[in-house]
Amino acid sequence: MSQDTTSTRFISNLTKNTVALILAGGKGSRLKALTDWRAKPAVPFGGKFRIIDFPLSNCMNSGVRRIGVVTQYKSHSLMQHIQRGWGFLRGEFNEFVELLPAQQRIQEEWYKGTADAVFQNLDILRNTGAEYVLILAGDHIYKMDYGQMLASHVRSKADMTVACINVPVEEAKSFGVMSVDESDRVVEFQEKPDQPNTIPGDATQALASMGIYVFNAAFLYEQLIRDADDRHSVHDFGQNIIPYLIKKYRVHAHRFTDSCVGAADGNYYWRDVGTVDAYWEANMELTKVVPELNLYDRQWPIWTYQEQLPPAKFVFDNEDRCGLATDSLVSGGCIISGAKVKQSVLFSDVRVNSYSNIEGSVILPKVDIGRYVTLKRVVVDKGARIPDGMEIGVNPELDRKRFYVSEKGITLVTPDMLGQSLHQA
Ligand code: ADQ
Ligand code: ADP
Repeated sequence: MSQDTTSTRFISNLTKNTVALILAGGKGSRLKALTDWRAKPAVPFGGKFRIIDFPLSNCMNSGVRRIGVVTQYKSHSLMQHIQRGWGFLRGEFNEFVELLPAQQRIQEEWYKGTADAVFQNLDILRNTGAEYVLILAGDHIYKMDYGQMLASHVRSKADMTVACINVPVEEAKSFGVMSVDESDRVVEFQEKPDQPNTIPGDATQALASMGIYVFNAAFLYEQLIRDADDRHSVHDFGQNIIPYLIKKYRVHAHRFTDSCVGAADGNYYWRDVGTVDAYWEANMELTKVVPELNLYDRQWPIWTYQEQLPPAKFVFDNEDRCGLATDSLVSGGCIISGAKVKQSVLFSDVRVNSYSNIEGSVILPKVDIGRYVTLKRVVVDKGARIPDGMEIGVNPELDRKRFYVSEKGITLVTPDMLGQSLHQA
């Protein structure tokens, strides 16, 4: 009997039979000091989230509720966030978010490449009995219905499916780039090529892998065991596994345009906020009247851990200067007193004091901004105390001596750079 492969029942059976692994252990250094003390997936984003909340929420909203998070470098705050915020799933219903730190289960080494990170958790994956394995990166911001990708994987009878998106050819060098035939079967794959293949008929675009993979579980296990024995492999999906598989097996492309949630006006939002500039821009974009990324969609909520905090407060100071914020996101626990905040994102528990002016800035949690402070196009890391009278983003020469200034002129300020050694429990 043929099945209706678009029906909700069909898709919910697939998502139930899937285990997701979120890879959150890469080193990542382009975010500079923002990743000195935390893994990139733990970097705060959008006023109250951390980056990993996006793939985790996508899993929840798609109905994939067995999730492992593979951690390695600087994982303390990542693990803490997941334990505090994502512990509500019920084991009895076969739902979980589990942390999988490198623990030398199979060999006496840390995770080498991405494929090795999965291989070293093979026994755990097998024990789930899942039919499909969904592999995700922990460091991208997007809303995607993985159920649609699973359905397209099954419809095309693929062994492996790779999610893909069109990117401008000049950006394609930092991705896996593929070519497909008329049935969207992957026929060529190059990891971070110097000269990326372009899309037939459009020399400005290339088809990039999003680092999101669906595998038939038994097939994945077989391939990981084979790859583990290969001395020439660096055990990476993009560099080794996919190029090997496309020659012998059915590897299909799934287009993000078919599973992106809430795409507005042809904008399919998917961001790697891998640099300070990209991080600042993506946060700033949220302050627009109608941002591309809709965080207010009740059909696709982004879940996170949040502390119990009082509402944000805006006060006239005792000399009657009003505290105000416009075109800004202001989280719980913030107090803006006699200061002006414009086009900025304030995470929880930020204080801004009298005579200060904050513009185009991203202020992470628990930052204290003194009086007569000016911040323009600044990212301030968690827990920093900006002393009275300090001006940042006004004199780039001076800023370069004390802080990190990006290519596009965004200044990153951390407690370390201010000589404040913070050690929060
Ligand atoms: P990269 O973005 O370079 O390319 P990579 O560094 O392999 O990706 O990291 C992918 C994910 O795995 C990240 O979330 C990272 O934190 C995690 N990770 C990396 N090494 C790990 C390890 N040893 N243990 C645990 N987790 C680890 C990949 C693909 C490209 C694709 C882009 C899309 O290789 O083909 O185009 O993602 O961004
Ligand atoms: P989060 O990632 O939760 O925002 P922090 O930015 O405060 O947390 O830092 C992550 C981890 O690094 C925490 O365990 C914190 O105690 C530690 N840490 C941060 N800054 C310093 C520092 N200057 N010296 C020592 N440890 C630090």
